[in-house]
Amino acid sequence: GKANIGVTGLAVMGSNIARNFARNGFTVALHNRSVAKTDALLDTHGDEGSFIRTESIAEFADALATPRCALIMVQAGSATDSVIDELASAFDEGDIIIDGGNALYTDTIRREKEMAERGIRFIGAGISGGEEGALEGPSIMPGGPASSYEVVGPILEKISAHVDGQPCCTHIGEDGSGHFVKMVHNGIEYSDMQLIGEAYHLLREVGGLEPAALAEVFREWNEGDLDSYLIEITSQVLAQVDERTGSPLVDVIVDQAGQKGTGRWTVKSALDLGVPVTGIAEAVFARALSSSLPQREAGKSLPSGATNVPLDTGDDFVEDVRKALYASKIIAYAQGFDQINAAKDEYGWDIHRGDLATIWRGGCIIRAKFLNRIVDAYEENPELRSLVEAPYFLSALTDCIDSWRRVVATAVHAGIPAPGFASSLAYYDALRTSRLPAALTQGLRDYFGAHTYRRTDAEGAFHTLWSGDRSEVEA
Ligand code: NBP
Repeated sequence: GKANIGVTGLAVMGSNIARNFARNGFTVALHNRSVAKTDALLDTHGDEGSFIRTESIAEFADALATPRCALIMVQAGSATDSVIDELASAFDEGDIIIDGGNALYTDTIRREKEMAERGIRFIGAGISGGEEGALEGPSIMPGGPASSYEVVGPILEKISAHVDGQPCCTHIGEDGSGHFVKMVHNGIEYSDMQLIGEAYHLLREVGGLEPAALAEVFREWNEGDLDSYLIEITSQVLAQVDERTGSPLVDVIVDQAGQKGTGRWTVKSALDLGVPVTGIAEAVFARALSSSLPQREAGKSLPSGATNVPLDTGDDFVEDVRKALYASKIIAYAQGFDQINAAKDEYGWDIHRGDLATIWRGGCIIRAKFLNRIVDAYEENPELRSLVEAPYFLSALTDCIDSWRRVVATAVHAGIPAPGFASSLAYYDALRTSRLPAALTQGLRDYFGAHTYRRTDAEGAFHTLWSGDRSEVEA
């Protein structure tokens, strides 16, 4: 028989997804640029289900039942373009190509258009969950025409993670929307990790807790509101003892964070859309700062300065930090969902924010109990202006605010950088503030550039004749 689905690109992700399809009863056609990877997969896992080995794209196309349906799992960028082109040449009208790589959403918009012109149905699917998710059930965010989703949706839903019986896969919207929300998912992941890092840093440096004790703190946190994959693995990483030195592993790892680009893409897009995603931006910059070696070297002898303010390091400090982390996390998600909403308007995507929270509950890196709260919030009010106005989040922020302020103040007084905690608190305070200094900014812009301003008490645009008699004219 022919294959239900094909996978081309059999590195870590592609192999595991191919096995996932096979374990779920689908016949899977396998292809990789170099045949060695295909054979390695068949050697080690060929008995897990029904696979068809192919060596060329022509053989691959021939092995697939029609309409053909192939998932590409190769390096994002030009490699993906060349594989798409090869597949499209071997495929017929109505066949479906799914790009499961980490494509930039603007590339996906372009590719979907190009493929539509050639009669090929193209789906850009964000896939999260790393290696393990790919095998056991990832979170899948497919974008493209709804009619194409009808064909492949059931297959993708079957191999995705499930939470409370619901698949962590749903049609996101048109063309690049799937890769867009995957990008923001990754941005949120950056922010989650930064906040966890700040909590760790404060509890260690100010709270005096050692990694083993901190592992226990995070393990306990994982039983409450913060229950999530990242908190769980934080506990495990902190508990890990280095084999060579006997020190905590975290103490022998070089403190320079890497990045592959999706966090940066999220911030670039947010800048273009004019959406303040300060939580994600601080996280991206914090990684960049950690790797800014000449500057760190140059700054080593900067004085910390002294304050006479007593530090908040009492028994309640751990709980204060937990609340600061939770509140900052709420802000980061509120900002990320705002960005998705802005993109929905900009690109005309029919995205339902509640659906995203639903499919991020399992399979992916940011999976968390917390996402159920977001699902509830959008279920109650799909048109929320910000997550912070949903009753649950409003009450959570109310509960956290005092601790949050104490922790940020403590960080400042102790000289511990906590840009995630501090910037999300600044965002929170900006939202609360009835009169922002943006009024002065507008005055300055009008002074040097005649950019005009609006008045609080009249319609229209106004300009003050700054270099004349300083009277006001209507612009
Ligand atoms: P890689 O991103 O490392 O890509 C390796 C695969 O790309 C190999 O199969 C390789 O074939 C193939 N390839 C390359 Br490189 N250039 C090619 C070309 N010009 N033509 C055909 N094939 C080409 O693999 P990965 O880590 O499994 O990730 C696959 C995709 O999934 C990426 O887009 C990645 O960003 C995304 N993703 C990864 C993760 C993760 O946790 N790693 C999570 C979510 C998404 P070869 O064997 O012949 O060299």
